[in-house]
Amino acid sequence: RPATEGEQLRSRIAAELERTRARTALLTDAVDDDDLVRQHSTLMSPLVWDLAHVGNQEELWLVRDVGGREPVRRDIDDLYDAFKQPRKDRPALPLLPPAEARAYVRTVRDKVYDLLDGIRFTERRLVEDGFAFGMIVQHEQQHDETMLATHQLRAGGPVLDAAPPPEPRVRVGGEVLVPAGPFTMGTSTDPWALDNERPAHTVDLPAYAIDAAPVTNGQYRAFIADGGYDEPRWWSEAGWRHRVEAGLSAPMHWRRDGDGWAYRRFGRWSPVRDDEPVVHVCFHEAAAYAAWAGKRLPTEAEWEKAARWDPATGRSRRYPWGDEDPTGAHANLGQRHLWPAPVGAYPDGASPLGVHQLIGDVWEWTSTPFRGHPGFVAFPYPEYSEVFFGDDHRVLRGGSFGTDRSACRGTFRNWDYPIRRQIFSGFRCARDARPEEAA
Ligand code: AVJ
Ligand code: FE
Repeated sequence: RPATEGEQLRSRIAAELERTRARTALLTDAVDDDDLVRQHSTLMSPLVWDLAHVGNQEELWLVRDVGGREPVRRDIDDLYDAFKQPRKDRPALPLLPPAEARAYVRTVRDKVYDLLDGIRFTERRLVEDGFAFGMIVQHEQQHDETMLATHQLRAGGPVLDAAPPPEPRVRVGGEVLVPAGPFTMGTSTDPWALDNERPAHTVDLPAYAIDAAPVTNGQYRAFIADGGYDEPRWWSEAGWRHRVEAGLSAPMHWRRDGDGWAYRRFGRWSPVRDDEPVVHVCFHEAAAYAAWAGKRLPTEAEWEKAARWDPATGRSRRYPWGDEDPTGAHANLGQRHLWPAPVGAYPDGASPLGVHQLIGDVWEWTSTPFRGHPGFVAFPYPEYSEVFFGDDHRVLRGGSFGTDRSACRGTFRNWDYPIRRQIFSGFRCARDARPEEAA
């Protein structure tokens, strides 16, 4: 008897859960217990908090809600509630020590496999609840990226390794003109799309130009060298205030090195390479660069149209290259490499209009505050995204070298405060089309 659709989904879910836990193990086994419980930056949790939080979320959402089973550890719910415990206070909590945290996540996972086994022949249920498993995979992968950012902030020698990203295969530069017209933004059909990506809706945009590639270190260095950090006119009022208060003068993790610059990546210093996308800049730095360059940041809708709209069919694709899941040939995702790839390294990942490296490498700041799409319905709970809607957060798109493919799509939306730059954030620029271009 061939495997039914439900059985195929079940084994796909099991494989994703396993692949994800292997990444979590890599990130938490790379350091010793002292390092796991230490706070490497007040912006971040101790790694051992992320580990047990991942297990606690899995217990709440799958073991208790979907499975209707007895709690494993109801007594620790508050400790691992991200809303009750601000990051800066987490190291002082009576957290599970590393060995107990590892045992806890294993116990929860065993129950989840048991649960998954038990719904083998109830396909409708598995399809309906499949989203809950997908959400747990994406949640753990998002924390893995956060843990990777913690590793980047950690003092001391290198403990993570990966092959360097591929070299450029084509020359990419300049801008791409996107013609005026409607496109479909968001999705109502992608099975693992989170609530904030839904529903699909039509957005009509005027013509605009968008950079064919993310802004590179070389371009960003020119902004620094031109005194960009000392010119209030390039900065918004809030941006300039932050620039002064925080003493910003270059991307995070950079330092002067003779005539040039070096950056620190996961415990190793190396010279800044001009053809790589700039990373570790905040929204205010990105917006200031764009103003200096005579441009602006793209809106979220402009980013998504450039990434998904297929001029031949008028359809929106799941990814710039089509509907197929990303492979290593399409994009720099999933911690396969530990920094952004040089511009031109992923010709197979370009959009039909010729926009490159939209997916992977660096999260790209947009000018859009984080809000629900028209018709938004919070699911499964308002705490995933709805409570963050408003003017405080800006949307970032496209995923970074540290984002797993399960948590990255043409519709996937990330958000953060405009001053944050410990995340793997970069940007590209856009501008309104000139009248002769629009015609
Ligand atoms: C979508 C990355 C902003 O880390 O705050 C993790 C993801 N939500 N646990 C975050 C998330 C709950 C979220 N971001
Ligand atoms: Fe979380």
